[in-house]
Amino acid sequence: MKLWRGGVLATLAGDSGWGLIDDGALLVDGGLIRWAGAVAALPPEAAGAEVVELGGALVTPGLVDCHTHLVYGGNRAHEFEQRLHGASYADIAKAGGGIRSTVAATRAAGEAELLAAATKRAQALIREGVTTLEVKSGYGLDAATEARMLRVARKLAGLGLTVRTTYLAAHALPPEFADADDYIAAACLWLPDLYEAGLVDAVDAFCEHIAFSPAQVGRVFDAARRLGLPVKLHAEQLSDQGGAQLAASHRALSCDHLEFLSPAGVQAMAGAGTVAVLLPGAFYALRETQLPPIAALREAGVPIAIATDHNPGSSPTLSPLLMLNMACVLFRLTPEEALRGLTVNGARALGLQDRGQLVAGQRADFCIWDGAHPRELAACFGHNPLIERVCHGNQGEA
Ligand code: DI6
Ligand code: FE
Repeated sequence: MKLWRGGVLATLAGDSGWGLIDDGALLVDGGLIRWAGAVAALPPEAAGAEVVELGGALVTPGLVDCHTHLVYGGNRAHEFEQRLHGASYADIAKAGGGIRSTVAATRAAGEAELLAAATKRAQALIREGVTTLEVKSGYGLDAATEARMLRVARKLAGLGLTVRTTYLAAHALPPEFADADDYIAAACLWLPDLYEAGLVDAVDAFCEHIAFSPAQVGRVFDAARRLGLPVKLHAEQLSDQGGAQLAASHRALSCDHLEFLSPAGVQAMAGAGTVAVLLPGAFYALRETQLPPIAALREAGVPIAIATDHNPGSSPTLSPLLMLNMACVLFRLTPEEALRGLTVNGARALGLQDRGQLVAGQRADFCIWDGAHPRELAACFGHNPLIERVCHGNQGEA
């Protein structure tokens, strides 16, 4: 048993509030939090524990980045320049750039090369406190390369964090297919083998006028359901396609982006318990002006998560802390909503109920920060106050 004591705990216990405990302590046993509370109320079993003094530092749950495209070849900095010269994200995609250019680079990269690049990116996330990471496929768009991406994603767990993998073959139409329906049929056929190989935890799709229609996404979701896999959706990022309603009808874990989400979509998500994953990095980088309907999501009680959406095109950020700040400045979330979004609600968006709050029984995934109050994490940007990150009770390098 190990006892961290003498810090400010932001437990995020319950459905709202910081759950602050001044001069708090965490008792950890077997990778789980056995007890969390005030030092003054330590339970008797804490007596024999190895002690770590927190010295007044701030402790929060470990960060959960629930939406990334971390594994890929190449980069797209040239598209950044093209957009500065007036091209839109959709223009670039229609001209064969965008996702398809990363597909070409990813197909050309071997497994070792993909792993080396993804490892550096994951280490950057870890340095800012990430303890659980979701990684999507979707830059292979053929059976072999999708499998390679997912294998690489799984290997990242060796860095000392939980990795959840998501099958996103319905991301773009690959060049060898002329017909989107034919491609969707193929992508559905590849899924069972990847699932059998233990490479898939969930299934996602990109529902958009530049990607796939609700009918095509529905076929992908049916394939997921046949295997008992949960679904997620890139929904209403550039236009309202009714994707949220479709996803909710499949009891999706999350709908992500949501700038163009309609009132009917909000209601459908609320009814299905679907998490709204907001991605301020993509909103910022594409200079979007249409805000996701935050007030309506709040009013309907839809849990809000935030994530980096790390990808080489629309959100090339590796800073979850910057996302906290952007969620507040761009989307007007409160710092508490933003931190819940990057912890407990991010976990919920992955179907994980065992982490994201500093309460007894949860995994001992937490971050120790140089700070006195958790709102400081959101107020600051371009600065990393992480002192140490503990994943599953193991003290790691910060
Ligand atoms: N939306 C996104 O934010 C990423 N995929 C998607 O469907 C971006 C993918 C890319 O531009 O490479
Ligand atoms: Fe994405």
